[in-house]
Amino acid sequence: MRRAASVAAALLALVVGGTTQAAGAAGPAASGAAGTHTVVMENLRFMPETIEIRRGDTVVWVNRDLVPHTATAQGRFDSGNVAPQASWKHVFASAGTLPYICRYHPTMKGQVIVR
Ligand SMILES: [Cu+2]
Repeated sequence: MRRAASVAAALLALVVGGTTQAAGAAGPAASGAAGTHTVVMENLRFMPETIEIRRGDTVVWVNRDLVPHTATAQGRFDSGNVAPQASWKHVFASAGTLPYICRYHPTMKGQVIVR
């Protein structure tokens, strides 16, 4: 009897834990959870060139070209070398407009607008 009670308690804990987790997953989404955005490096361009995100969001740069690129905003963020087929991600903690370039191809320009 005592054992059955503790098994029941454990099951209840699992159910409660699961419910809490589900609510936790849905909650932030409803209130604007941090998101992830992708910028593709392709044909010597950033696509999209301008990306608007929210504080706490992540941007992932994915290189689909056959040459390396960088995403470089002097003093703010710098991917360093992103090899072909590789990617790099950065979390933007503070608001601002951040223009950036590729160090290897200065005509490659983009900007991240963090709200
Ligand atoms: Cu480049």
